[in-house]
Amino acid sequence: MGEIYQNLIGGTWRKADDASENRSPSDITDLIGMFARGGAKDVTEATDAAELAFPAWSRSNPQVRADLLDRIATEITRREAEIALMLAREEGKVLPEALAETRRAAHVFRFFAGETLRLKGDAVASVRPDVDVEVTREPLGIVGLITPWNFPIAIPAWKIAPALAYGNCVIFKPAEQTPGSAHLLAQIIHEAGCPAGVFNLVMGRGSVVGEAMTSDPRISGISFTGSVPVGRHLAGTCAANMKKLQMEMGGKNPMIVMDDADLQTAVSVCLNGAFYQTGQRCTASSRLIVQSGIHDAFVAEVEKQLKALKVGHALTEDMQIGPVASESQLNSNLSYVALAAEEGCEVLGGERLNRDTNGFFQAPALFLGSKNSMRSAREEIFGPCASVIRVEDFEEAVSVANDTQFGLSSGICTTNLRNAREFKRRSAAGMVMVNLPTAGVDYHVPFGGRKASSYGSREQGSYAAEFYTSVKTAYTFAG
Ligand code: UN1
Repeated sequence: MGEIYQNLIGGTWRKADDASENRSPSDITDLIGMFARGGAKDVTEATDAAELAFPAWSRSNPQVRADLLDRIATEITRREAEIALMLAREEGKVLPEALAETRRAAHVFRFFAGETLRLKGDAVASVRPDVDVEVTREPLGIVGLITPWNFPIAIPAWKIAPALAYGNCVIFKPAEQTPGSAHLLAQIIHEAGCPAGVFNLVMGRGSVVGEAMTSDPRISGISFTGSVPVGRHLAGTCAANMKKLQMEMGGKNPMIVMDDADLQTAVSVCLNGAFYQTGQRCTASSRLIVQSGIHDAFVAEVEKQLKALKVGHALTEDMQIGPVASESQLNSNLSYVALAAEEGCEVLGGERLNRDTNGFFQAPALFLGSKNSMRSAREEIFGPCASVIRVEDFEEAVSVANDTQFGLSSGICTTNLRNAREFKRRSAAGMVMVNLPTAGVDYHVPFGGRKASSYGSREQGSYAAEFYTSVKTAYTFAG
């Protein structure tokens, strides 16, 4: 059975009682490795180690933390080809997408290296004589970070980097489906000289490792990216245990195409937003809301370009769309394709595809003639599927766009400034894009949504300090 990739607890690599297989969704005969599957006792040991490390780390010189994050960024860049290969192999996104994600992770670490020196406080006049008031930010404490399989290195980076930058200790639980990229990142953090116990990797099941994290009173906060049902459960347990919580969950992101849009821009924005990375992004454009004047020309052009997209093994050169990440995700996608047809849509594509290797390949799907009331237009599918909803005018487009339980990202393709300006104001989403895909964001500005998409304060950029620090107000009487 070869080597088992181990957990990192208190600065040493440790065996767990169990292990799980990591196989490529492009080819299930490709066994990437066996990875430790930790239990509640591993979380307890990691938390013991973090507790020991916290006093010194939380008071460390910011230059020490800046240098550490900078070394991590440099090492990610040096090993980017190896990381991207692992990522593409285990998650199934095509190599150029995996490389772009790896580079994003390096940028995130470099950005937060600088943030260690930019954390600010306030000095405020007191209403009492001879009293000074200072407002400062201190590390939150030990944080539990739970990440999904669809961005196996970028999402860990944008949680771990701010956590370490602001002086917290970390227990990191990556998705069980993509432990390989997480393990490489843990090696890099360890070898860059992160003090023992400051960063701990505990791989394993969410229902075991995640659950143990939410119940240990020594863990002050949980940052989670994943599904709405898991998020809802976490919100309950974290509230009961008085933990600070930050969550990013699903989306059913609208992309409006107005009659006045540039057709080629609209088509490429929609193809990218809906189907790249196999549609497995919480920011994917899954509802294309198209005004009637441009509708038929838009659909004809999307259909033509969709058919030309190459779907197959993630490691094949020039491949554009990789496999769906798992068999269960593929089966769920296929059931939504069948549902859309039952609900009365004309379905283009969406079938399972056979390729030379035994993987989970699916043709991108368009659900034409969709209505926003259909389940296929309301529930997040998390695959290469998009509903096309015809609307008559701007007002109808905005009301359909906002009529969803989610509110992560939204977009509009238009050449009319007034439409663009109005939509930016009226969109009930955390992120709004004009003539750009709903997915694919910058790494130095806040990321997050509204309604069922997000909970707690924003991730990324300097806004990340809101979650990873705790505010202290100090009063001094000098009289
Ligand atoms: C992006 O669109 O660039 O899980 C990032 C997700 C999001 C990240 C999307 N949390 O898809």
